Amino acid sequence: MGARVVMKKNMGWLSVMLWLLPVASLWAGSIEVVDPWVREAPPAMQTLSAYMEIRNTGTMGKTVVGASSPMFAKVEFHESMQRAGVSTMVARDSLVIDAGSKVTLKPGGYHLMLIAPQGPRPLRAGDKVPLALHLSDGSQWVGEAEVRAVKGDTAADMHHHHAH
Ligand SMILES: [Cu+2]
Repeated sequence: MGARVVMKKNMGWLSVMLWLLPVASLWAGSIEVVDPWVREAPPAMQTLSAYMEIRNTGTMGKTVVGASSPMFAKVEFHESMQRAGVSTMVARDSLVIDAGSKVTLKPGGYHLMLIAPQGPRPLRAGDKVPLALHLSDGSQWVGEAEVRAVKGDTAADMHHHHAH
């Protein structure tokens, strides 16, 4: 009886430590993510944009080679640009952040494209989206992005913004 209780306690600690492992690798990676957020979209939208500032506080350049979220089937790096007055998006394989510098993901520029929501209901302002950034050195940043409504967003705007 007593032994069983002790074992349960140990198992509890083990799962807590396993859960913390990916977070610990962030500190080794010298990557800081400031103010990650997801733009709220109409409920039927199959793609959402995530923005953030990624800082490299280390002395070596870092390359983000991928991103993922348990709440989306796929996450891609995109860059929005104007071509002959038309807004388009181009997929990027990676994002290089030089030592001591930062890259800002913001509307109209780089963004994370969250594709095919897997959740039971559409994301609304205030929801939290777990996100992971995968680096070429094998480390990763794991955190959460808050869903925010952007004043003035309409279904038509969003459709235009996300047109490939
Ligand atoms: Cu995009």
